[in-house]
Amino acid sequence: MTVTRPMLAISADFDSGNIQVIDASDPRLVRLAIRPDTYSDHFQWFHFKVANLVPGEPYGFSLDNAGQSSYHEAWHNYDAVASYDQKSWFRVPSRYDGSALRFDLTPRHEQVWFAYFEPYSRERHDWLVDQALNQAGMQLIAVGKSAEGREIPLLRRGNGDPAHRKIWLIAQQHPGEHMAEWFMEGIIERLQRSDDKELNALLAVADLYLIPNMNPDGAFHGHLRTNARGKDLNRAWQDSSAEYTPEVFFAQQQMDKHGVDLFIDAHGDEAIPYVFTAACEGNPGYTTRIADLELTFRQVLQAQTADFQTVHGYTLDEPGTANMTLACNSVGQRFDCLALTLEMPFKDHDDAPNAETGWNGQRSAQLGKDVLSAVAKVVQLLR
Ligand code: GEM
Ligand code: ZN
Repeated sequence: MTVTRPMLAISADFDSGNIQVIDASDPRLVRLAIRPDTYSDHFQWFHFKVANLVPGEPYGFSLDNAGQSSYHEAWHNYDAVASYDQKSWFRVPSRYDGSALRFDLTPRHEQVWFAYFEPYSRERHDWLVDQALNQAGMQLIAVGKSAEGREIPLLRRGNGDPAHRKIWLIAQQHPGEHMAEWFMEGIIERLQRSDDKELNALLAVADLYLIPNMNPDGAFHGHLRTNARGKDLNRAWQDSSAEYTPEVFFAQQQMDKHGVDLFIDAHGDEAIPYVFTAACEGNPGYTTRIADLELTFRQVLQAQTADFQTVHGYTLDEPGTANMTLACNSVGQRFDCLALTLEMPFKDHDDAPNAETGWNGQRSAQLGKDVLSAVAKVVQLLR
């Protein structure tokens, strides 16, 4: 008996939505394309809703332009994420033929969302900032504005005591790397604990400065890499401007005002299926003191969680060859401090894989809590 299926309704006109419909007439081969970032050739982030599904019937989806995306080799061994309620997300077996990314689903419900990674919405961001201010004892010490005028809150836990170490954590310079704000949620969640000895010992000697989302415009528009002016914020730390990269311009102003003793820039990596860090070995001002701090931090974090490792990661920069337009290198050099780029995978952390979810929001949040433990263990060594 043939089942007549209603025409699929595919949409992405919502927060962090990104898809273009090529041809949705064949339910077994729904042909789609990812839209590039505004004023940029970058693309890889996708997030869309499919309605009018017939539960129990098989459907096939194809991202036809996956082979032209920014990090197209990263589609190998990648599985898309899906959700029936936008709360619980699961992996959908996917396959990449060098041109298109394909995934099939026999849905349990009439509608489903698909995405590159578990999205962190603007609504949840607003809730997180409220949690920070009303539950986690944080203060709103400054508010920046994105290119399109969205607020960029700078939150601090601590009273700005000059004797305190200044620990900075920023996230989602690259808007498609949604795991970064999940990471921030874990930090803010842990700051709500009052009986946390390790945390209280840290807060007795250090203030935490958090920017939970550096790129609200790009996140809202479903970008992978750039802000609303087509700029990669993590290439703007030598020449930021109020006009083209106000997000970085704001963060740098605040860092100059308050100082920095430890800097962590949370990102996601499309290709490498591990959690790892990159640091400042290529900086002109690199010293054995900083090298020792990097090694100690990595050792301490590795002892803290199985969701971190130091074997896999980016190729080390040769001495003096660092790209100083990156946040990590620029801040590390400017403040002569421990500075790290923290990378979480779009795929899974293959040392401790989870077949159902891969890497996800909850694991990113837990990593945020574990990173606070690592910071607590090295804080006395920072200067
Ligand atoms: C990366 S950081 C790149 C660091 N590279 C080396 N070799 N240290 C970027 O901005 O490209 C961060 C990211 O996008 O995840
Ligand atoms: Zn990034």
